[in-house]
Amino acid sequence: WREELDAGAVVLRRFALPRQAELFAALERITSQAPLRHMVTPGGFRMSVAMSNCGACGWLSDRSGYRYDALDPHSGKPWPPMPQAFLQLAQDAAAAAGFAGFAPDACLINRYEPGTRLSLHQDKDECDLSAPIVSVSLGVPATFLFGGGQRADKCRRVPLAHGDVVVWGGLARLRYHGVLPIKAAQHPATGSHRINLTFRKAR
Ligand code: MD5
Ligand code: FE
Repeated sequence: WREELDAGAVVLRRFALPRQAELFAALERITSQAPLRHMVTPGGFRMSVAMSNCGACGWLSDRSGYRYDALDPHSGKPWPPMPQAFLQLAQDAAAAAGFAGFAPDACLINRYEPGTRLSLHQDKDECDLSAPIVSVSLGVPATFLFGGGQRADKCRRVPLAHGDVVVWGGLARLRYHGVLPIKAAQHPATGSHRINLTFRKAR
């Protein structure tokens, strides 16, 4: 169940499954306060992934750029706090992958519908790049693209299913990555959607 993709990248198959009821209950509370929405890229394109956040700060994109902010621009209020069930899962997964003491202050919630993709990018808006990112996949499966240090490097295809958790740290932290278009499918927990939670130390 514990698979090392590369130095620093560890897949924990089905790690979140036993906690799914608490996760979905918490997710419901968060998105009722801070609804999932399609942000706009700095270039003016609507992102096909719908996003929200919880925690002390949240990731944002708009015409002025990408950044973390303590306030949800939709409500003008702080993002909902990170639920204990989220924090515990992220810390347990990080510890299982060798990153004891992970203290995420941001959780980005990504919702994919059929056809939605995430193009190749690096995650580098966080201050402390020595902290890992923990990502939790829920609902319909996806094919994850795990690239290299440069955009043109060959990508490995990693299937991610409901309950899979990946810890991206060390040398993997700055690799290019993306998600292929989500295939039409149904999952009892999410319907036609894939949900991904990413836990980050942003500040
Ligand atoms: C997802 N989300 O499946 C992914 C999971 C994002 C995003 O990419 O930015 O919202 S996080 C995957 C990740 C993070 C940091 C490093 C690496 C992958 N990596 O080295 O491949 O919705
Ligand atoms: Fe990313």
